[in-house]
Amino acid sequence: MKVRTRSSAIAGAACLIAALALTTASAEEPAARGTAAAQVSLKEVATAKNPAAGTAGPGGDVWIAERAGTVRVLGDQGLGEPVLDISGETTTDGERGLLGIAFDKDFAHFYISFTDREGTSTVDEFAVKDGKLQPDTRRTVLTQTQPYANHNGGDLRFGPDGYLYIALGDGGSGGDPHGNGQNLDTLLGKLLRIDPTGGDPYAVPADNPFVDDPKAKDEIWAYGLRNPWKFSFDSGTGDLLIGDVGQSAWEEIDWAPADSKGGENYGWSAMEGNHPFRGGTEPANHVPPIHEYDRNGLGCSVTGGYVYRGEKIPDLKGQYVFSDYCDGTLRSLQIENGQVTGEHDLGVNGGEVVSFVQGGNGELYVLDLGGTVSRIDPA
Ligand SMILES: [Ca+2]
Repeated sequence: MKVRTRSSAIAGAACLIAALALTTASAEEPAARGTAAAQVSLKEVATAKNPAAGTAGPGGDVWIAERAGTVRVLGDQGLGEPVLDISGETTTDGERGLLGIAFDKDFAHFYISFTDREGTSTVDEFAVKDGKLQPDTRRTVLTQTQPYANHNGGDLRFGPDGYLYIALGDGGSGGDPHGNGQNLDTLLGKLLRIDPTGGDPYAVPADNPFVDDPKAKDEIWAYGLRNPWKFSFDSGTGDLLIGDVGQSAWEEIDWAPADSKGGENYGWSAMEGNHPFRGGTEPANHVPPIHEYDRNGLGCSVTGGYVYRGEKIPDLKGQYVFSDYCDGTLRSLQIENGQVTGEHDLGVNGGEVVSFVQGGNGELYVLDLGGTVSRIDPA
């Protein structure tokens, strides 16, 4: 684990302030439940080779995707031998690699999201039988060419509605040179929503927001994203949360309620966070982030996480846990009706945090690109 002196100092100060606040609260009135930071620790449970994504698998097991192209299952003794190896089909230059894995609701199909050897974003499907991938059933569901090696997004997961959501970055370079974020005629810079088994190679749900707009791609669910680096649905409420990496100034967390009809415009590249980007004008339909932070601290690239719905850490229940690749400090947000009502430094550092994984039991794991797979435990 890296030593981060400034981070430790900040964490120490936060603890002190929290302690003072608690003392004051207990002297005058009972502290509101959940207003103090939950006490957590990180338990190392495995070492992987550049873990980049993960998901809960059959039987509640945690499946981990390694960036170079292997998928392994977490057991009591760490990670097992690869259950899938596509390392000959991808590269890890730039921000490329195996970037996302997901199961559908009944664990009948498994999906991988990776950049192929030409850098094209690719989503492939495998049938799953008795908890095992069926290699013969592999097929490509969706592809998207990428003009640059960075900003591939690549996360994917099923929503509570049973559809597959896929995050794609703006195509890369810097400053969105092709204007993809606000262009509804490209899948780049978007969150997509498809029905992978409803057609060949997939179907578009009839209630997607732009199906009646001939100038917009039917697959688009939400737009104005730069590099959506991990999104999730709150397993308690169904709300959507997206970590969107900023250009050079503002990292952000975006949100939509479970009953959203889609079509949210998260602003990029007219906006970076709440701020007009390079003279951009705020779109009338801009949905601002529920949370943003600047780069004056140690953060430089947000990593979206999950709303904690596990059992082991009662004080963390209902809070959104996220981090930053450069900072590594785990943080949590209290969110009520789409408004952040509290932010906490959880006082632990996950290293080069590239992803969180929600296990089948709701407990959360942290993936350090350097190799450590940790579980968030009570302190
Ligand atoms: Ca935004």
